Amino acid sequence: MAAPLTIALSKGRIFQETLPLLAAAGIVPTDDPETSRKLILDTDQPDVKLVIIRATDVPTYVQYGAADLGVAGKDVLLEHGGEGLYEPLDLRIARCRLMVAGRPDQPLRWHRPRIATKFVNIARRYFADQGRQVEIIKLYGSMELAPLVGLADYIVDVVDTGNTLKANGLAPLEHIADISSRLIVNKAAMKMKHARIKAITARMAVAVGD
Ligand code: PRT
Ligand code: MG
Repeated sequence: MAAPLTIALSKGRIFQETLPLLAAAGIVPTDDPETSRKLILDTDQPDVKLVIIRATDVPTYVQYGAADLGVAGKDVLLEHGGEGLYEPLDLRIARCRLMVAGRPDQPLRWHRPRIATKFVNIARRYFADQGRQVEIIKLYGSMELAPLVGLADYIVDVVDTGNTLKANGLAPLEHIADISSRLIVNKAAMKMKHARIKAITARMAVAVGD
């Protein structure tokens, strides 16, 4: 039997959009993470398992080899830093933009404006590269609330349609990066299970039109 292979995925949009790509690589889960409480899902291949974890934990599992492969948003990868990982394929799914957002009527130049975000490393680097002094406030969710209650002047968050910003009286102000999800691979696994991982990557690449 081939060496077992573990693939880390988050529930929701990434799982849904990765399913057809996994299928193209001949991997079909036999449990549904939206209804099952299992954190390790079986597939139609006895030696391939899926681990279902929080999106921000996917690079960590792959970095330490707890999973051989994973799918993670480029936002999450930029924030993580990418140590211990290869990023061989842009899957072109779960696309969005990383933006600075705030109230459109806000006076533009503040002294050391406060930035609320879960992407503290990305935000710190973005403003430092521009020589702008900011104070960063770490949040774990609902960033859009921060400017409404005076916690922060701006937020750094991912935006898709922009409807969430708009519904909260906010507007996208500055574009930081275009985001899509990437296939990531543990560096040691890439050596030890090379043929297997290469075959999966190649079949997924065809499915995404690479
Ligand atoms: O939800 P949870 O806290 O568990 O974790 P998560 O938000 O990191 O995971 P998930 O599954 O929501 O997102 C996984 C990945 O999808 C992210 O890391 C991004 O790379 C990507 N992605 C694509 C998005 C969006 N589009 C997106 N719209 N992630 C989040 N959003 C949020 C957005 O911030 C806003 O709050 O969805 C909301 C709706 O967006 P609008 O602009 O369409 O209104
Ligand atoms: Mg979410």
